[in-house]
Amino acid sequence: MLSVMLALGTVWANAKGIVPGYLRCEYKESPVTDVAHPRLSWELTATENNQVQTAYQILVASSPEKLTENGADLWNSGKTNGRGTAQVAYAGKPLASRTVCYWKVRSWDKNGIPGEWSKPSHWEMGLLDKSEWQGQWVGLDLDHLGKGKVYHLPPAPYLRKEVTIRNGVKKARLYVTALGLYEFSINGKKAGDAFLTPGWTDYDKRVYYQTYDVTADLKSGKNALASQLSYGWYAGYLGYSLLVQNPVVRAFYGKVPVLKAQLEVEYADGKKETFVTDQSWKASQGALLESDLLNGETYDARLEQKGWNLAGFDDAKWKNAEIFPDKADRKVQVYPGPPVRITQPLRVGTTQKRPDSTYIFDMGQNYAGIVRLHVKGRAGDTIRLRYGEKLYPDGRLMTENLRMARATDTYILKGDPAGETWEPKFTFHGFQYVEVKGLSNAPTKETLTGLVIGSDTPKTGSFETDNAMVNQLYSNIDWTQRANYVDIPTDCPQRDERIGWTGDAQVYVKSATFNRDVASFFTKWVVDLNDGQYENGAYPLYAPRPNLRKTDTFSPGWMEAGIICPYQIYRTYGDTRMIRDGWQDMVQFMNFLDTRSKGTYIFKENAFADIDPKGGFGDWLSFGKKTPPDMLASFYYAYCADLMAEMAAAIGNAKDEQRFVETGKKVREAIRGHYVDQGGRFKCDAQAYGNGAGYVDGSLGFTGHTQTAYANAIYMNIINPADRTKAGDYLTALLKENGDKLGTGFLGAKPLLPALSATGHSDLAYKLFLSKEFPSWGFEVENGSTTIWERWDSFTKEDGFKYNAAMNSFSHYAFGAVCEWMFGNAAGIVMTKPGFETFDIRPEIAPDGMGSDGINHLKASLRTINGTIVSEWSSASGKLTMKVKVPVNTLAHVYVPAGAEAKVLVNGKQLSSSEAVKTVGKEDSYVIVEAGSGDYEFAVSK
Ligand code: RAM
Repeated sequence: MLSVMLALGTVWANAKGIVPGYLRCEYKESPVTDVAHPRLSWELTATENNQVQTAYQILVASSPEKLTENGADLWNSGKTNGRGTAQVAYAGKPLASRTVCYWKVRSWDKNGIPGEWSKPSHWEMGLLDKSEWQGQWVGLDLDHLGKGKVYHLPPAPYLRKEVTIRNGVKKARLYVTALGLYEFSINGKKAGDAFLTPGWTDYDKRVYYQTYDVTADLKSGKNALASQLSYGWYAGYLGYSLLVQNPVVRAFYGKVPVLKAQLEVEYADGKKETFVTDQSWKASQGALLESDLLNGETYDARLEQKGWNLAGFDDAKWKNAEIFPDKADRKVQVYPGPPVRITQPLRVGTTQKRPDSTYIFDMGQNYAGIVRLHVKGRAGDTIRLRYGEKLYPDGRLMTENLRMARATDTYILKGDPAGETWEPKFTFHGFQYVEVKGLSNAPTKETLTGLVIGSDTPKTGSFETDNAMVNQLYSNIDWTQRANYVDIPTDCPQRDERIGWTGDAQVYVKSATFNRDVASFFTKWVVDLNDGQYENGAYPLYAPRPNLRKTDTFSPGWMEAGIICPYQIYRTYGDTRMIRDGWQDMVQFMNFLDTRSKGTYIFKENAFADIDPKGGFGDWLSFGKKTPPDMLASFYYAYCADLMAEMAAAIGNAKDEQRFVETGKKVREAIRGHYVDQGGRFKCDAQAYGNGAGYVDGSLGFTGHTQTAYANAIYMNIINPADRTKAGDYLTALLKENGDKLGTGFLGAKPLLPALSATGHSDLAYKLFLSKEFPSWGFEVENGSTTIWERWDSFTKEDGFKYNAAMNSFSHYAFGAVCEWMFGNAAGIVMTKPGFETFDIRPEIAPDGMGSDGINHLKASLRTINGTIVSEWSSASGKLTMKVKVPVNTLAHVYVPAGAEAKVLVNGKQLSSSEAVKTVGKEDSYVIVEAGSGDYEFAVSK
């Protein structure tokens, strides 16, 4: 009787079982998608430790009412055994365009008990076939109006159309895209909250569209559909083309921005109506006189056509919209990434009046975005806003590093006595300071508001310590990521560049995954990468790739982004679809490497002498003698082969797996035969490079024996395991020779600390990490940075900005790749199975005795696709406390730093007699504990 009651009690306590939440489809909550078999995911919570999902059931229905086991008309997966909670592809009836799919899921726990159904969620199918687009491309050619100025900046077109809607609208969807940038409104209300739509792609191959639910925005009777266009990436200035005097400097894809839109209305009586862009649309120009991503906007509020976007406006004077032809093979698809949005407002920190009567506003944070201006004055008063990341010591705005990007917004007042508020729509800047000219009154708190923009990638990571410098560094890393993940991963947000540099992206991608959920962001950009792949198989220097400079092609260390980025997305999110979709392209890249190596499986000195710069960019922005770029190219060759082998296995392609395992071996053998001497030192034939002319910093000379060589060789497993220790010793010796200072560039900085840690030199890794001396991460923080700099010497106390002032961004994430070590080593969160289904917590405790210059407490968290992991440690006078959170349905190996003599308690009890966790081994000075889901506290005393 008692046992029955107890058993019932347990069942009762667990009646809820494990409960799925955070339902997503294609990585998004309630998205519109055009993926035929969209992938679903959910996150589990449980009240009990050690919980796993043993089975799940998914229901999908065409209405909320049908979302029952018997009613689900689209899909009932039935009870499906398995642990998977992500990347579960819809496998029901074929889904037609426009279908709204309601879904829910439940999970069975380890005891075979089904939990409650999740709250319902939904996704919606977009227009699956291009032929469903009845709208035409419409626009207004104002190109001639931009001529004769310093920059060719024609005014932005305005488009409008009134439509009559009957009573009883049940559902209304607006589909919009543009070649260029658009903002669309219905009856004066902006559709959605995205910025810079529809995003940057190779517009000859594809363009994306957005879908808006506008059911609530329509009224019966006349409705105004209105759109403003801008030149954007399609027709505006791009990158450094003007700086390098490229024959084409703007309008890389087309001269005139055009719009395509379709409003589909469904009435309660079942009737449908569709309104599309066509010849009946009217076009004009208005207050937006200039509009360009790099150069900024000019808005003359006196030219506003009042009510142009409302019904009843008299557009008799407007022209008929012009129709522009389509390209037959241009795809029109749903935007797969997270929208670019205003993600945060910022209040002005301080304001300074300058001798020339301008004001400098300090926003307190370097960011990408715009400002909202609020002013009162006379009609015709002109406010000019210029943006900069830094001030000169005398307080002037520093704009040298913007190069040819004018980055200036101008607002001309209409003279509204109530004051007027304006913000640009189609541009953004990278800045911390704004210089405002033309204010007739002293500024107030309301004059400027900062608006941060960026791809709205959900925050997933946090990293806090008791060391203020480290906390600021982490903040700088995340801000730099936000400033540069703007539709594509850019190098910098301020100067005339802002392009998708592949090298920067590949060194940083893993770091990015610790801070934000970048799954859908890279789902988009990997398409851009594949679209940008050259005929010969090489991935480009930047994607998308307009022809910004004749000599731009590909470079080792950059082009490998085509392999490394999809691999990282696979590892972090368990995404094999991206691998499958891109497999042919990736294999083609590997074929390219094979062909280039002429069957030798190595790139010897001068193997890339035919590209510009010779050898490619190599260890870009390093100090001292150069690591031969060809040696690094060879390392990357082996590394890519490994990643390809692993990805081949993940998609069940045994043949390719074997091929790439072989390639990896052959490349390593060839490297050892050519670039390694008897004593295991890296070497090269420096003579072969002659005087180095044509190579990046070639005059400094070349040597294989560099920090970058060993760091990469250890990180990429280039050397024999037996020689690993030796490589670590060479690395530490090189650092020592250099006064324990790093000299690594873009390709060497990321693996540096991980390589030290991997070879038993965690203390030295910490020393470099915590250093505040030039060059170091801490030096930037010490010098007031709020973002990561492009160069270690972007600013020095001695020389100010002098060192290459023009090529000097203060918001460049490449060196922020130290983030990988912060999470992976200092906090010790190490994934061991894709998606963090299993992982290690193996923290490296900072050396003690450094007081406030060291780290005595660290807490990192990461919301993975399998739930949130926390790793926290505190160390004080011989005592160590570790707190770990293991999400439901995952398994962790916790490496507890405890010497042979140490006493370890877990949740207050002796580890050895714990029932909560299992001790499974020892390694170095760690005790390895296996832990299922739950919260654990380990206390270690000597
Ligand atoms: C610079 C970019 C980028 C780098 C290339 C090689 O112009 O800013 O960071 O990848 O050069």
